Amino acid sequence: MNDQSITSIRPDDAEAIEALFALPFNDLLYRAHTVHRRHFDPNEVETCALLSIKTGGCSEDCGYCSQSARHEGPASRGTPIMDSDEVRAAAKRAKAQGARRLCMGAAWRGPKQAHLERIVEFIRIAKAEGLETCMTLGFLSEEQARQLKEAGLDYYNHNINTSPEHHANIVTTHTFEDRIETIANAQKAGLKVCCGGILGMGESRRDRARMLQALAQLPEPPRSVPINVLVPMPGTPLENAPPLEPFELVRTIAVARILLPTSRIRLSAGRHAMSDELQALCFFAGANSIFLGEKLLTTDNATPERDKALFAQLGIVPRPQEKHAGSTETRTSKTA
Ligand code: SAM
Ligand code: DTB
Ligand code: SF4
Repeated sequence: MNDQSITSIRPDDAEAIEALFALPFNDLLYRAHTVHRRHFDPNEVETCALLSIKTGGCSEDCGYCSQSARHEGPASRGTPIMDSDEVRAAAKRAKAQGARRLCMGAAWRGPKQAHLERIVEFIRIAKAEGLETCMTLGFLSEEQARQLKEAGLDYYNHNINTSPEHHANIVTTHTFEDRIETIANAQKAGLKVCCGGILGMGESRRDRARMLQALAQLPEPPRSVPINVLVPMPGTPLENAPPLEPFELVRTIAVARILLPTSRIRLSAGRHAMSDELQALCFFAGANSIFLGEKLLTTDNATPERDKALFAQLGIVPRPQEKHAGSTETRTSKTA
């Protein structure tokens, strides 16, 4: 195999993507790790904190989500949007724990105009603590995306979650194409996009391949790609979904690394249930970002103490935090 065929693959070649998944495990990991080293420091992992600024009571029926008002999940009833003091306290905690970015999530189909003033204030608060900012608020119009960009937002998260073919089995209140439109609106506004999906929702390997293909075929590749493993939530349609086979997670990360060579791949939800050895394999396969902090949105995360111990054992260092509030990024990696 020559150097070029190890590292490159055409995103429109569905068969070649499925063939990657089917490679012997060691061959796949070798290829993914070769790509990884070419673009990133393999011993540096980015850390992002999560904050649920508005929890539960959502109009959508996403089958995995505890925050849908249409399921009997633990957060099906909504709470009001947080106030500025709560966001400031969370931002200070995230900074003290070593997070580089604060990702703020709301259980909305999309933000109303009245919400955006609050959101703009939250962006200002997080930036003043020297954090990069990310928002995940649901669907955005082009105009809303522009307003967020003007407010200084760095990243917008909007996941495709699964393959185009499997999407309707998971959600009926919106379509896969609706999600693509919001991602395009965010990219048009100049926001960096964070977009990924969830594994373990009864999808096939072909669906996993098609999801990664769809990510690689976005107008621009997402800067950040969260790979979540379903956290089965009581009261949701997917509460009894069969668990994902762990090597399949590693394979998916490896194929994501080969298809999206310059994107940060985040080992996201579900980490608290993973062994240290499984996480180490994911880092070798190309994952180079995690959520740091006791909580994700409504569920537990791996603890910061456990993450610190794991990083020390593996010789991994966190990607450095921003130096000054509102400064441009410190680029220590070969690509951001
Ligand atoms: N409402 C907005 C939306 O759907 O885009 C933003 C918040 S939503 C909770 C953010 C993402 O969390 C979802 O797109 C999904 O990928 C992830 N997520 C939600 N529940 C999850 C679960 N039980 N397990 C894994 N990931 C989950
Ligand atoms: C992402 O891809 N995963 C995060 C973040 N983006 C918003 C959310 C994970 C949620 C896990 C389930 C919960 O805590 O409710
Ligand atoms: Fe949950 Fe977001 Fe779907 Fe609402 S739109 S049910 S918050 S994943």
